Amino acid sequence: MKNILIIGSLGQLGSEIATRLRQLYGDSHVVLTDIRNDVNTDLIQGGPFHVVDCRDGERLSELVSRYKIDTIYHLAAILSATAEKNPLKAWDVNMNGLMTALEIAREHHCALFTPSSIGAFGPTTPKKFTPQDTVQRPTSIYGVTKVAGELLCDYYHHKYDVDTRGVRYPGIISNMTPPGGGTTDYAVEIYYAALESHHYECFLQGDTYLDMMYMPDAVNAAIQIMEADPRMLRHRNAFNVAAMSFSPEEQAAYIRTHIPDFTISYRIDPVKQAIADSWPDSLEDYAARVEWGWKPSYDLASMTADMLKTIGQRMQKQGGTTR
Ligand code: NAD
Ligand code: AKB
Repeated sequence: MKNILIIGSLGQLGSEIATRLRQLYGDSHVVLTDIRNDVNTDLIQGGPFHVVDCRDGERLSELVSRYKIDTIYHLAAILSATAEKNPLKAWDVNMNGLMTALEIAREHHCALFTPSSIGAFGPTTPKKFTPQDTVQRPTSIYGVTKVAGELLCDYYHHKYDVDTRGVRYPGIISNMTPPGGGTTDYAVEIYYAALESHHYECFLQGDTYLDMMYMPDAVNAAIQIMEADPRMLRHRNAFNVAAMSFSPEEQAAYIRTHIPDFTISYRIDPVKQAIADSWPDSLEDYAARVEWGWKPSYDLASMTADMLKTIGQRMQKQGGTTR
């Protein structure tokens, strides 16, 4: 049985990866940490939980020894839009947090999962069907930390034989925990607004294409790559994983098949638009499919149906509010 530590466990991805890992391995085998403890009470009370800053190597190392941890999911980070407001903090949390996790993985012989992002690409990257191995010159500080993180994880594998693995996630869409300050957050907000007011004011232009993925597929990717046969992994870190690519206009059209009077308008946020314009329209994910069997289950139609159904049911239970 694995003993797993999750760093940054209460965020959009962490809360759902933690829930699935606890179902798979048992509550007491999945130790959660985050810098906050004011959300997701069920997770905090459902098994071991500790408030720890991801840069605090001493505390994390002590937890790894105490719980005999063999696998770490490092998910603490500052996302793209928030990072642009405070680049120094983003560098500090994203890079020193990752370096701390890598050093602990090296010292304690743990496997380490860390996600990169479509943010690791930039304006000179091929925009359509972006290849696995290609130009990476991002223009956001978030992207700079993601490329550096990919390289660091490869370095720790080559130099110290640390079992580092990771994927480049697209924008993740989910309904358990709100997204944490990214450029792709609009694609989640739109479903809540559609149910609450039948209208959404979008901060990106209607024709901006970005890669997206529904949370169940994102959770599967994280767990599947950590279970993969290491002999099959040629890339190890930062596998492109794709599921769907769409624009706000197209997403609105799919929502209209469920809520016919839904409307969308646009008030562009120039910082987020510039970030989105620098990212690919769609990724090619052949390496992940061949090396560890990646295959998504959801497309825009099935995700939209599930998001509206799940949030709608919650809204009915809560007497008209969705959150
Ligand atoms: P999030 O912002 O929702 O969650 C991050 C968590 O980290 C939060 O619970 C936060 O409290 C915690 N955290 C922040 N600073 C910390 C610190 N100093 N110490 C400890 N914990 C701290 O982010 P997420 O969407 O869950 O992203 C998880 C990872 O996946 C990140 O590396 C992110 O870059 C990557 N990713 C996310 C997406 C997406 O669309 N959500 C897409 C691509 C990549
Ligand atoms: C963000 O928009 O910052 C994230 C991501 C794609 O990395 N959702």
